[in-house]
Amino acid sequence: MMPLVESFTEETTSYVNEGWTIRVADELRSTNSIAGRLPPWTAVRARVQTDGRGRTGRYWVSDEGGLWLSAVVPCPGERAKWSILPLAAGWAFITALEKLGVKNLRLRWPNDIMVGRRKLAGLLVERYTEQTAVVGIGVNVFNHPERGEPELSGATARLADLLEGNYTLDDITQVLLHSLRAAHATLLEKGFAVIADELNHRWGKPRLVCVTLTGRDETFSGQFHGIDSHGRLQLATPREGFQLYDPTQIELLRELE
Ligand code: BT5
Repeated sequence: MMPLVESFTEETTSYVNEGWTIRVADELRSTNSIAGRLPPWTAVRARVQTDGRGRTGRYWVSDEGGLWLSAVVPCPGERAKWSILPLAAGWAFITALEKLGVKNLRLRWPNDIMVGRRKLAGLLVERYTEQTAVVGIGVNVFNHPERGEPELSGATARLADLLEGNYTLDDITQVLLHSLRAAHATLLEKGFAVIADELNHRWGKPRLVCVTLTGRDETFSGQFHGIDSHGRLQLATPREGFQLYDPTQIELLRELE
């Protein structure tokens, strides 16, 4: 379980929409850390994050103009059942952006939202309590992440360059939260297999990838073939043939082509 590390130190504005209570702060270290304390169907958004986090300790540039959002969802029942939530959340958010009219999006396993080789959005799903999960998403919208981090130059995409129409961060928040709630209902009512099917249409062509297994130093490469109906990654290597990996077994996957 993640430690609880942050609480609101300033007034936030708060509003209710489609069953979500949305709290908007000016500046937070990380919206995920603060959302960990909050009840299900609460979401936290910040104008900027001073310590935005990626997965396994990586950084996330969270400058003004981007959408930095964390949503708390209920996770009833066995903990293991929810290991597919990061995949389901990726599906929820990519379909939401497609509905806004963004074209040529694809997912990079497990849930990076990409335009070609450029990263538009990243997700960080964390469990702070037994009964809830925090689904964090960072989307570049009007911001310029490469200004704060030159190594991101040429590696990011922004919604402002992809969307027609005048959408505000509030509008995009609502569309994303609506879709996350719908995906959560699909998971409970129909199970993950339906979502897995949808996801397998969104990885793009089979790609050569380089994988680091959790807790191991070594990396190896193989051909990525999407996921199975339980959310396990399907990888083909010359030595081992076709293998299935639970999402928790993989620390990092890089695309080689
Ligand atoms: C992610 O990690 O992609 C998860 C990012 C989640 C961010 C949200 S914002 C709201 C919530 N609060 C948080 O503190 N986090 C969540 P990962 O797959 O590990 O990717 C991290 C890598 O993405 C970094 O090492 C950089 O290479 C790259 N990166 C960092 N900032 C970026 C940005 N703004 N746009 C595109 N790429 C970025």
